Amino acid sequence: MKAIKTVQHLALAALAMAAATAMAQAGKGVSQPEMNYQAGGSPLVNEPMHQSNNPKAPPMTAAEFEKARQTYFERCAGCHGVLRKGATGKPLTPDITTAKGTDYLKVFISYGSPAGMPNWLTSGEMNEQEVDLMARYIQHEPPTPPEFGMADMKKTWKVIVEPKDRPKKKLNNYNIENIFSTTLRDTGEVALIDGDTKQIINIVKTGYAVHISRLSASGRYLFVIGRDAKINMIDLWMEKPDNVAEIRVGLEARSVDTSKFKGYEDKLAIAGSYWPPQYTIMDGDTLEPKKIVSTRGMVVGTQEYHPEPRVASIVASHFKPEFVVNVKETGKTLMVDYSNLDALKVTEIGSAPFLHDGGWDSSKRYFMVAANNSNKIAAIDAKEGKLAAITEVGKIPHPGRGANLLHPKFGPVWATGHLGDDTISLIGTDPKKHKEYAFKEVAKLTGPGGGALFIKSHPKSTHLYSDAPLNPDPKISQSIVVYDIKDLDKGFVTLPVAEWAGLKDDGAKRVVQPEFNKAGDEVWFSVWSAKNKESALVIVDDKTLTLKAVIKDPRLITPTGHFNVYNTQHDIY
Ligand code: DHE
Repeated sequence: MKAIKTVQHLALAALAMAAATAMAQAGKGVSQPEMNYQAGGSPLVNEPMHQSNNPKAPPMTAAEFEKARQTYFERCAGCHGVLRKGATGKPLTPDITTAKGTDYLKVFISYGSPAGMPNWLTSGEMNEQEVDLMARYIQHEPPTPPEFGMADMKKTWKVIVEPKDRPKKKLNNYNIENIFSTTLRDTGEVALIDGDTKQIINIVKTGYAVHISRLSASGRYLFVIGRDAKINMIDLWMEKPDNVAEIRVGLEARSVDTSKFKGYEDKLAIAGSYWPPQYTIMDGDTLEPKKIVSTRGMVVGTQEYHPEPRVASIVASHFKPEFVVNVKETGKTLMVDYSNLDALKVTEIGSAPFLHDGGWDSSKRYFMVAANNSNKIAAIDAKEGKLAAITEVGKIPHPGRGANLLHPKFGPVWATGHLGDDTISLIGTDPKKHKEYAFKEVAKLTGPGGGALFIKSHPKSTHLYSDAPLNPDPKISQSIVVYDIKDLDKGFVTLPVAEWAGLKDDGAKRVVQPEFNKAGDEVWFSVWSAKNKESALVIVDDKTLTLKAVIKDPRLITPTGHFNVYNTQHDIY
């Protein structure tokens, strides 16, 4: 019996190897940009978890299990999920993996698969021992990180400056609407930079690897969230803007926003977490946690249970007292009515799995959200509280918040770039005056290559900017491309932004995230190198597409995202 099983396994392993080879020959499978993006480390690597032995799985010592667990959370959890129930990667629960066996799994880990598994051995990312370790590890029960509920949150909650002790009026001379909040990814800080003088106002301590900055409706408070789910609330009215409150809402997170509907300005904040899968509504003045809601539930379409649907992007509706909460694995957008937290009403809108990032169309009625591994954009109608349409786009759309343009023929369109191909999709967003183009992919622009993450324009600009920081070719990842909105067929011009930074080191110098200033006449970019290398911010004149300024400072370590106060506050992009 055992011999038959071994023969079957070897046959399967041979098949897998053949598939992997065919894939390599066909140039398919996971591209370097996709791998760079998905295989980001998870802060859960540091959480205590317990080994439980599966008698059917090959034995592992406690030390081996711990080493494999760390590797899993550093490299695999982003795609396969914390509990290995599957996310953008396949499920890897012991019922599936023990049936396949160690030899088969080793082949998959080593050579990858056409469905998107990276080739960890042949790419040199893992050696044979590590591959063997991981093949055995995934046959054991997945260790579960702890939950994080109200009591845990309260323990981390700090009001640093009580609302009554905060300034009654703005105490500084900064033009706060033109301040930029720049993530310093690897130092656990954000840099607040005066957009007028280009001087650093303050370096504020935050959680680990802040992901985004968002503004309160009034523009006074800036909220940032770290990958470790720590939120910092910064008061821009202080003489030197700094933290006034902080809290952790989970163990891993990416999104934060605040209530924007009339009558609720600055009243509430919300944050979504990856682990535990939940969102938390907080007091907008102090971050006191008020309500925690789990997102565990059924996947759209299959209606199968998913134990860890992560909360991806969140925005505040301008039409109703609602937060728009996008849940990745279940493919659902939740319209969370915050007008009565004791009788919370949630409208659940199903679209497609792996909802990730997105932004408003120019009317701010439709939230355009990327279902990234489904290659779709879902348009959520915030006025009617329903799905307006799903549009097929290119491979792995990644808009950031996207870009809104007034197209000469198609009227208002919203644009997204792609991580997995070299195109930019334009989608019509005006069902009233341009009905025939509404929610259709009306045009595809061609860019220099895949690996694009962020795209941006501004109502006062006639340019569309797209980065490609994850493209493996440094010539592409270190520059930016610009399209003329009045003549999109002309193609793009390339700006050598990293070269303009004039950095002394040979770092990666990835150019990331275009962001306009308040006036809409200059565009800021991060030139992102490793922690021990020099980085910079480069500012381009939008009219002439020439270099306007370079900001360098030893404190600007690993700058990534940057957010202009006014544009972020008013959702201008
Ligand atoms: Fe992001 C937005 C998740 C990797 C920089 N990123 C988002 C959002 C989500 C997300 C859910 C939308 C938040 C919102 O609008 O509410 N990002 C993830 C990941 O899960 C992923 C793939 C892997 C990870 O481990 O985090 C990931 N992201 C990255 C990066 O590697 C980037 C380039 C650099 C970094 O700082 O880690 C990066 N993500 C950003 C930025 C935004 C963002 C700058 C905000 C864009 C905007 O214009 O709003």
